[in-house]
Amino acid sequence: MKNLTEQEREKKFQERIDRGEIIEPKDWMPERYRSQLIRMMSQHAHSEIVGMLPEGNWITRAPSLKRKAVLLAKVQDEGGHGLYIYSGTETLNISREELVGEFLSGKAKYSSIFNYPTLTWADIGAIGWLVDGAAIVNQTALAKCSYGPYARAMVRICKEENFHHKQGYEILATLMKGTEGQKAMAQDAVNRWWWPSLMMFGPSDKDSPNSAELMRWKVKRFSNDDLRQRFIDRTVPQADNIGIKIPDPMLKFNETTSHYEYGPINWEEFYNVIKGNGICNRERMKARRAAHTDGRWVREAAEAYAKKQTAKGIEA
Ligand code: BYC
Repeated sequence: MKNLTEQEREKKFQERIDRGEIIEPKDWMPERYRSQLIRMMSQHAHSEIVGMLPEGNWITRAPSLKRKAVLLAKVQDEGGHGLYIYSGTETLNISREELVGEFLSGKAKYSSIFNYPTLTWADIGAIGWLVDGAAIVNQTALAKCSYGPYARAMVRICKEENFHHKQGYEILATLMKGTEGQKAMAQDAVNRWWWPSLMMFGPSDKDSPNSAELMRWKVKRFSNDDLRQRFIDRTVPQADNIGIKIPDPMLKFNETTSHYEYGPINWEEFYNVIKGNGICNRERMKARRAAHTDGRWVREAAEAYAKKQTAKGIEA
């Protein structure tokens, strides 16, 4: 690659992608490929970390010891996913401090979905079933993306997300076998989480500025609309199984295409949320900034300990 022009390198890079080769951190890559991956992977990592907040809200109020233990484990898993993806992003030659700094300053985005409040216990079921369900559809595709560290992180994360998805569905299935009040609570949670879950996949293909480039580089293997459709097709029968109604009067199965047709998504709401004006945006950022400030002593102590260990190693 030494004597090649930038254009020739990019051509060779694209040929590698087209042959289905996996790009590893030390391989040559276009600057734009690197920056697009940093944008997308860091947004993903921040989402996992912010995603701990709405569910964390219910740990002290879970209805039984078993539910509390399961929720605690799930929230801990999300934190682990965040750290795992941050490590993957660091292979692109950016430090953890920079990544977290961009998030806390508001420069980097996180998923729109976590700006909605968790009002009842049923919301924990709806998040597991719908939000983790949507994440699995998106991340199963990312497990086949062209960047090795991201793809490998997704394999492990998807295994855990499958467990999260099942626990959420089981919470709703249990409520749907309960009293009229419990059934109404489950339905209300799904009414509030359904549309924001569809927005997780990003804008429609025609309005997605990053998709064409990311698909050419096989970072994205399917378009936003294709993944959204896949999620709807697999989720509607699950709702039917437990007697939950999907809050979309236009939803209907098309026998010819074998897909569900669905009503219009409120994109105005989506753009409003990603601009920072959702119900919980300010609360979420305030909580993360406070956690960063309050956690300073832990970072400092860990650094001091690491330095001491290194010094000991050198002495020995
Ligand atoms: N929210 O050109 P587009 C989890 C932005 S956490 C906010 O289509 P792209 C879990 C987009 O960034 C899992 N912003 O973008 C955790 C772009 O703006 P910029 C989270 C969004 O990148 C805890 C603009 O809109 N999953 O599962 O081609 C508990 C135009 O969009 C959103 C991931 O992060 C959104 N929903 O595609 C429970 C998956 N959608 O950056 C569960 C990884 C779009 O140009 N990310 N935007 O200013 C992806 O797959 C892709 O980045 C997206 C967007 C499909 C989200």
